[in-house]
This record gives sequence, C-alpha cells and structure tokens, in this order.
Amino acid sequence: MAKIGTNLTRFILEEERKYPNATGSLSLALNTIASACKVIASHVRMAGLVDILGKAGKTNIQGEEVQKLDELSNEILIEYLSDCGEFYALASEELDEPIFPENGKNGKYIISFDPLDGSSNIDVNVSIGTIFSIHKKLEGNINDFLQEGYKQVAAGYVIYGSSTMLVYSTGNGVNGFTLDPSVGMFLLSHPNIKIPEKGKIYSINEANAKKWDKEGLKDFVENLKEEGYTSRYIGSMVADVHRTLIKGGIFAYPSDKKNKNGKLRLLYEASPMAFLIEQAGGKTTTGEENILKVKPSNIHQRVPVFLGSKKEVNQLLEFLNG
Ligand code: AHM
Ligand code: MG
Repeated sequence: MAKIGTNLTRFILEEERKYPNATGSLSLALNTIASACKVIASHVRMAGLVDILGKAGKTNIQGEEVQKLDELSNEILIEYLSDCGEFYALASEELDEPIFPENGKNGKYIISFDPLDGSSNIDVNVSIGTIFSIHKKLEGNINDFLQEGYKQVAAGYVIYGSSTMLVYSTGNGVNGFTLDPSVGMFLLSHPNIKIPEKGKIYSINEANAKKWDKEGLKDFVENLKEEGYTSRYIGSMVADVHRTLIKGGIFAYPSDKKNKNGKLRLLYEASPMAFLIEQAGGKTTTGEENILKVKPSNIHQRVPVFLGSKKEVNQLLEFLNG
C-alpha cells in the first residue's frame, strides 16, 4: 500500500505501472482534474475577499470581472479538461449540451462533472465540492454519456472544506488526498478508505418528510431515531457523502410527491458517489435498483439516492419493500 504523504501525481503514476498496457491517458486526465480543482480551491478560499472587491468596483485586483464561483469553476474545468486532450467530450451541470473539444479528437474518455456542488452553501462559507465521473468514449456522440455507472473508469470528488481533499477511485479501492496549501500538492492522507459496516448518523432533508411519497421511508427514519441515531445534513452532497464515507450511516435524497425522481442528477452526482461508496464496501440504491445499474436516458436526468453503510441501506430496503 502507498505510504501516507505520497504525492497524488506519484500515486497516480504508481497505479498506472500496475497495468503494463496503460498509455498514460487516464493518469494525465486525473492529474488535469487535480490541477483544475487546485485553482478552484484557491478561488473558493478567496470567496469573501473577492466579494468585497467586487462590491467596490465590480472588478478584482487583476482588473478582471468578478464572476460567480459556480460559473468560474465551470469555466476553469472546461478550459483544463478541453486543453488536456484526453477527453473526447465534456458534460457539465452548468451546460445544456455536452462540449466536444477541438483538442480532444483523439481522447479516449468522456467526463461528466458538477463544477461546484452545494450552491446554497457557496455564499455562507459552508463546505462545497466538485464531482466528476469518467467513462470510455464509445461511438463518439452524445449517447456515450448514457452508459451505466458500473462502467465508470474513474470517479471522484474534491471537497472544499476545513481542508481541501480529493477522493477518487479507478475501480481499485478509494483513496483520499489532502491539499497541503504550503506546497500546493495533494498528499495521500486517507489510503484505501472503507466505509464502516454500520454508522450512527442519518443524513436527509427531513423538512421534506411531509412530501415523501413512500410511507416506508418515514417509518425507517423514525426507527433510526428509536435506535439512537443522530442527524447531520449539510445540504452539500459532497460534504454529506464524504462524512458518510468516513463515518458510515446513510445519506438520502429521496423522491417525493412533487419530484418523482428526487433532486440529484444521475450522471455527475448520484453515479460517481455510488461508485465511490461501493468501491469502499458500502451499498447504494434508488429504492428500486442499484444506482450503478441505472441506464441513463438523458444527460441531466435525476434519480432518487440512498447510499451508505450496508447495514442501514439493507434496513431501508426492508422498510421500503416490507
Ligand atoms: P446544486 O447542484 O444546485 O448545488 O444542488 C445539489 C445539492 C446537493 O449538494 C445537496 O445534496 C442537495 O442539493 C440539497 O438539496 P436541498 O436543499 O433540497 O436539501
Ligand atoms: Mg450539484
């Protein structure tokens, strides 16, 4: 196992060496994501300051126009991912249609991402994140994005929290790297993450309970309370899933009477997080099937999400189906 403190770039290269036929494409792709997210992290850290400067003159100290952080993050990712040449196509939460970058004509991969998830938390200094999901390029058209989650080549997120962390998997376990701001490097801090078999926390927006369309879900949550569970809900999927990955328990964004498919998007929220949770030994479901088995029908499709420790997800399924 790699040593704590190993630099992400070296870790990615060492992983690549385990596959004699690897061309280095995926390594470059992952390093590009890490670089883009370091730039996003530096902007997130400046958020309050930029706002002060923005109010004063609508331009920052470099004379550039002040942008909203989610738009800026989207532009940074598009620029880095388009330029690197490894991605044939890009789909973003912030774009109606995918982009097919000029430089990516020989790219072997496609990527879906949510550039800055947790929009309601951006302006109030609460953790937010970037989520990404990588598949192989197949036919070279929009249908390539409609592959099931279990076919992901890699998935991960970056959380801009009390520290900045990158957590990713290429289907060979889950590893977490913390950004050391003094040297600008992601260093291995959480090797081979395994989600606990059982946790003590449930994470769901309970304010929606009256709208939930499944009686079994209400009973499940009431039962968790009886069993002594506590509740944590940040409202940034990256932060809520990160906590669930480390501490166990369950995270949910269910369907309700108004939103028949819930809120979270399959391609760049549910599916990459499900990949990580399952790689860490946890379980995921829409309530009806494994999230990773859902065949997408469109790029921005939503899906109900339940994920976490095996014990709680199995218990949920008993309540939903019982
Ligand atoms: P966003 O992509 O606009 O930020 O929305 C997704 C976010 C998730 O991070 C989070 O799990 C969810 O919305 C919170 O929604 P709600 O405020 O309805 O609980
Ligand atoms: Mg989002």
